[in-house]
Amino acid sequence: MQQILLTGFEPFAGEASNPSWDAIQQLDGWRPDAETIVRARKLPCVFGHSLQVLEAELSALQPVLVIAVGQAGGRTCFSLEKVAINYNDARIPDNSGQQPVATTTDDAGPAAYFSSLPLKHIVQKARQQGIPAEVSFSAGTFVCNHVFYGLMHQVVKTPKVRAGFIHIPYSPQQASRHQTASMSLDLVVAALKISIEVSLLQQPDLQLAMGQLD
Ligand code: PCA
Repeated sequence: MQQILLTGFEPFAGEASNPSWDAIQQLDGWRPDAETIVRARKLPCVFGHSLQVLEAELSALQPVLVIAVGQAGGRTCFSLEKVAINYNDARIPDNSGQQPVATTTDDAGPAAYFSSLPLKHIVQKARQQGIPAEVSFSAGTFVCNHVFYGLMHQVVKTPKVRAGFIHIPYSPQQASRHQTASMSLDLVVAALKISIEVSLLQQPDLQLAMGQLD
């Protein structure tokens, strides 16, 4: 049985919940096909420790596909991240009180990595099923980008393993306090299923224009 690793985060920034964890929990044990099972794991919203937990799960599960998920309140869409940067600059403290400013995740690593998920194909499929989705070109400089960079730095050694990061909007409950965009848990779960199914096809990404002007 081959395994897929999904990660989500604990709540941060004073929120009571993190829909990235609520959503992936619903997919723990899901079998997208007869040979494959999904495992959902929670990461601490802490620089450094989040990567230690992730690396332990990667070596325990030896997954064929890894999708890390986090919340980006204010996003209007299910956001497929393209780029992980080797740069930490925390506007708020993480859950352990650390607030790195202008540091690297790996001193010897390259400036950036690209996701190896078929981002445009996933966006197209999600839109066809009525789910707002986009390619995003910045995962920020907080713990999500840090985990995305650390993940890509690990899997670069195993090119057959596809990996990437997805940011999701506020839940409707959160958005009612922030008066901004939201996405229901059901839609997030449906979009994650699409992301897994399309990634398992092992095809090159679609050649569609999905860039940004600025
Ligand atoms: N979002 C934060 C970290 C944890 C999460 O869910 C981020 O975007 O960096």
